[in-house]
Amino acid sequence: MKYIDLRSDTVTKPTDEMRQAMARAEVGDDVYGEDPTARRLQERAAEIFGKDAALFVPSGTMGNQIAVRLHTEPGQEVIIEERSHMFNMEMAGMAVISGALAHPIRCSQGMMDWETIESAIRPRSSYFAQTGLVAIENTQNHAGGTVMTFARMQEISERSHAAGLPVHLDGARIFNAALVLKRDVAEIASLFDSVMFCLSKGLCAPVGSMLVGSKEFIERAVPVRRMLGGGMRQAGVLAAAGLVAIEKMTARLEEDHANAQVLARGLAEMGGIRIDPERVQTNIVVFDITSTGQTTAEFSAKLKQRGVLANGINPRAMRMVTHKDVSRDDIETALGATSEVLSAEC
Ligand code: TLP
Repeated sequence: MKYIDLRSDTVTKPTDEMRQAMARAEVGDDVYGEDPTARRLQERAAEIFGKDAALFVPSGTMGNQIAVRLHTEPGQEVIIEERSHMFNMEMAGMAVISGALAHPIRCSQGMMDWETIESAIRPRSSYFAQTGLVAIENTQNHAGGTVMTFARMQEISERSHAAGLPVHLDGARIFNAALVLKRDVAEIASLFDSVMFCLSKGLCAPVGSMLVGSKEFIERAVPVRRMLGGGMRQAGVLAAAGLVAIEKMTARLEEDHANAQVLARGLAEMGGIRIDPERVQTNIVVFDITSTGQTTAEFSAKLKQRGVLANGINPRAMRMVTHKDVSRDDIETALGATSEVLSAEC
């Protein structure tokens, strides 16, 4: 059975152009800094993001965790939104790798705001763990792919810096945010001390993420990547796909946003589903199924029987993610399947 896979944009397959670029890639040993394709990807990423330097890492998780390690001292706190990926889905990496304590805050729609951040900053004292870092996520995955405005990012950045705190951006889907904000990613990156973004989500590369920052920051990031097991050898085979991702694949994200709108509007018309399509800004659609009386595990299983893959983010909320490998027709089919699940007896 061929499934319509809405579990994530991480399921996207590399394009033919990527596979050809991978086959032809010029390579060397990147632990020696000798892989020309990995170097080109890093240079291009730094250029596009308007930063001094960039580092190719195997995953977004590793990029985020390297940033925490470099920005904090053991025993410090990281102020972070309660629904963020770095807090929930990175295996407590900041505690294990950096000895850092997450200080989660709950903000409306997952969108951090200065007032709530400020109240979480620890006063100087020999009782409290001291605040070491503020970490933002944009787009905010589990809040439904929501986009933080440029003004809000700017305020958080300026005020955090004034308080002596560095700010990291988990920009796994930064190009989706940039599209909605009608801003260049370099303008967004200029607000942050470090940015992680993913090549392997909507941009369809098979593997990899980038960490961008100052020259000094990236020089310090290289040995931490190595420590975490992320020093890669002929990395150019993967970097070649990453280059196609940043040069060619950002232009089509609009299509994913349009498909997410069709999906959200269709779902909003179905009894038992709670979603406000106005709040769906990018390619992630999160909807509540509490009043169906079903758990998300049951809902997912029934969708799967009808050829649609989608997961819950908790027992009450489902997530569907649009991407290159789902067409408008697939969205219509997925809506039909969802409607069937809602009306089915079992
Ligand atoms: N997100 C994945 C899962 O891990 C949930 C997904 O399917 O959305 N930051 C954000 C905001 C992310 O959404 C993800 C991945 C990461 C970091 C980590 O990236 P990887 O999976 O490359 O380690």
